[in-house]
Amino acid sequence: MPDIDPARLRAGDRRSLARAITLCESSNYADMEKAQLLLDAIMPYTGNSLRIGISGVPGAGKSTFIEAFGLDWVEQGKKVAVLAIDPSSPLVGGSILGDKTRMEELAKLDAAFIRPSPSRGCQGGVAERTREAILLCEAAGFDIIIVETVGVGQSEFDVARMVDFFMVLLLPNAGDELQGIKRGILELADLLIINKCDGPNRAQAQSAKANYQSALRLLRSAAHGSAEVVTCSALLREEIGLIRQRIEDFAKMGQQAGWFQTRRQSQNGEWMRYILQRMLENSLYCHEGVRHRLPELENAVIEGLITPLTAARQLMTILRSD
Ligand SMILES: Nc1nc2c(ncn2[C@@H]2O[C@H](COP(=O)(O)OP(=O)(O)O)[C@@H](O)[C@H]2O)c(=O)[nH]1
Ligand SMILES: [Mg+2]
Repeated sequence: MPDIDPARLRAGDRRSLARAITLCESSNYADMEKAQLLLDAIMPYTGNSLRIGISGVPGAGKSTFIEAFGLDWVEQGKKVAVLAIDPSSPLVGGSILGDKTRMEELAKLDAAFIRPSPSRGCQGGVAERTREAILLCEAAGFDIIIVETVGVGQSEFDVARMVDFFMVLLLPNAGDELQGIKRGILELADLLIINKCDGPNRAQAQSAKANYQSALRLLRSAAHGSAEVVTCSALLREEIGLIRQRIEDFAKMGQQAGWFQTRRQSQNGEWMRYILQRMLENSLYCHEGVRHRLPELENAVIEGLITPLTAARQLMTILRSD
């Protein structure tokens, strides 16, 4: 891939930004080197955004919500980037491509940038690529970064760990809905939003809210503080500004009290460990001697000739022997 000029990226050139994200997704060795250099170059200009994660089952209204929410931020004079993690998306593109039609207004604006989910086949983990995309968007001058994920697998937990504010979109029929939501997610959420509180659902909205609040009180330990539940209609764009306001207040309060920065710092620490783990794994599986012996030892374990521990120890010895 051609070189990307960090200065053009920093000037907010969208083409450079899109290409930079693609570069970071490449599994070509030369590209990976270039990506690393680029990330190093832009690192001093990162961090100056509000990172917001949003999750919810397919159909909860995430794309519709992000359209309304993103437009609301743009009205406040902010530049908004939307990134997606969708582990269920096909190799090329991602379901958000189809979603671009639901974010039609936002997609048209110069102040907005929408990026589909990286393909599963891309180098490294999708979560890692998304973290890098966040940094690139920040360097390009985006103030608000929205990371969308579906409630599948590990991705919600990954997103919660890379944002400043994490919210989950729910549907008004509380009873059934709670079943499909992972317990840990409700504990991580900074805000629960009951969407589609319009039309025939309007009457139900307040009881749904009360149901979620009491369910949350049962699920969440006192240590996590009181849970926040709000209602909205993404379709009619009702209560969207209030949610934006709430997040702004949260960030302002956190910055003043210091926990906004502390959260980012500990996320960076976690991220370093995550990268380290991947690097160690890579160096293990790329090691000539290990690759040579691994199938044989694995067979011996499967056939019960040696224990898993003995085999693992032998492989570690091979790794350390040079
Ligand atoms: N009535 C109503 N429908 C909504 C609302 N938000 C989204 N929808 C509809 O729900 C469906 C799924 O929305 P979408 O944004 O694609 O959900 P996603 O899969 O979570 O991204 C679409 O038909 C939307 O028009 C809302 O606030 N009220
Ligand atoms: Mg969607």
